[in-house]
Amino acid sequence: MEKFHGVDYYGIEELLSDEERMIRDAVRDWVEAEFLPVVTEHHRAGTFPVHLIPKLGELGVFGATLKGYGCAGLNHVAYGLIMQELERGDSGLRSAASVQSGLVMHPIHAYGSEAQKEAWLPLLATGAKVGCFGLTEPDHGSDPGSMKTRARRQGDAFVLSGTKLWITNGSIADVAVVWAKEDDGEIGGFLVERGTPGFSTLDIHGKFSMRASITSELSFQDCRIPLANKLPSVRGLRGPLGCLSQARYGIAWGAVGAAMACYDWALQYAQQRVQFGKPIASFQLVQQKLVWMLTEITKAQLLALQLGRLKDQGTARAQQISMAKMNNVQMALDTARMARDIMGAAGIVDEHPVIRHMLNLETVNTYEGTHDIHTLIIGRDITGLDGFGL
Ligand code: TGC
Ligand code: FAD
Repeated sequence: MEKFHGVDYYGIEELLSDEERMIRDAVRDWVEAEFLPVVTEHHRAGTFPVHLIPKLGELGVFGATLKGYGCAGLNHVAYGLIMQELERGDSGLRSAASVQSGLVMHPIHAYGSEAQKEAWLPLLATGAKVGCFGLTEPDHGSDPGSMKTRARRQGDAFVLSGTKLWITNGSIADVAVVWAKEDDGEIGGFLVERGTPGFSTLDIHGKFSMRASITSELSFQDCRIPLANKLPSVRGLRGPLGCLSQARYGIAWGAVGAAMACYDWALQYAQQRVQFGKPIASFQLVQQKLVWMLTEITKAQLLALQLGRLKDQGTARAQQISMAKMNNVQMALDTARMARDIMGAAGIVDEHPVIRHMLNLETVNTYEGTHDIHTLIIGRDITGLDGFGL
């Protein structure tokens, strides 16, 4: 009987086009050659390899589904495969690409003026400029609609005041997409450029998760934003939530990549590690764990792929994206914990990537809507009843 190798148990490879496979392989090769050799030192230091940002731009990962403005115009499945391969490296690497693409370039492309698009999109696509997305506040995470940040109209400017917390790439961003309530209480989006008087950032230290990623606080103290920096084509919570749909979609694929890395590693380890005179992979309980991981990864791959095809048809619903984000991240976290367990003591050191993925996935479970918030989004969809306690 032919032995199975790899993490494609159902021949999903055959469901991809040549172009999709080629893009995936190019990103996979790049991550292996350029990112994996440096990730451990960055994880230890709590830094992000910023020198790789322009290289990600050269690879075409930023805003990859957007058309025009120097963007690649790929389909959503190809974009998902890119996210899978980046997160196979590290969730922080995928985060950098998710934020730049889904949370910064998408809102500028979808809600921005022509001048804003021309000014920012080509530079963000190459990685010459970096963006961040400010929605969460110290007192408002799962419930962003209650945000306190205000944008008051004063003459030829908006005056921004408030604080955003837990912002990926906040301190290295050239532009922040910031969501704030205007005078009438409606939410608007604003492009805040680095160096604007009254705008400052502070990095968050002491993280045990997403160490190879920058997470910051953004502070706005009577910060004057020109009228031309307001995103003109959206108002209300659906503005930021529309961006989250893009990023959550990428996470659904990215989580599969992290799980594949953990499964791969644990399988090889179990085949080599000998206890009681036999490879631990020969023990039924270890096999049960490996089989569970591969089965769940396979289901998650199919969920992500079909969601991608729905997105490419233009029929994917936000609630379907919630299901894939919720399921695939939980699956990846469980897989990482199981892989760590299979590796015994060796599983806790960063010589192996498993503990890094496991710790990162605690964040991925929380950001872009916690697992429970997505459960409630789907619960509301299928029952018509609001479980948020509103
Ligand atoms: P609700 O009544 O549900 O919605 C308000 C309006 O928004 C529309 N909408 C959406 N539009 C597009 N995409 C979506 N996913 C949408 N979800 C809702 C909705 O139709 C409505 O539109 P309209 O025109 O009728 O007004 O609002 P709610 O207040 O009841 O519900 C909110 C809830 C809990 C679902 C939502 O606030 C939520 O998703 N909370 C979680 C917050 C969150 O995910 N934060 C993420 C912050 S960014 C981040 O984590 C980046 S991590 C970056 C990295 O990768 O490093
Ligand atoms: P809370 O909302 O306080 O939730 C705490 C707990 O209560 C959770 O378990 C939650 O599920 C539960 N809960 C809340 N409400 C309910 C309810 N109605 N019913 C049942 N349970 C409920 N945000 C940005 O805007 N931009 C970024 O770039 C960004 N990057 C991030 C990077 C990192 C490393 C991290 C950790 C976070 C990032 N975030 C970012 C913030 C992230 O989106 C929030 O942490 C997340 O939305 C949850 O908010 P919270 O942490 O305030 O938790």
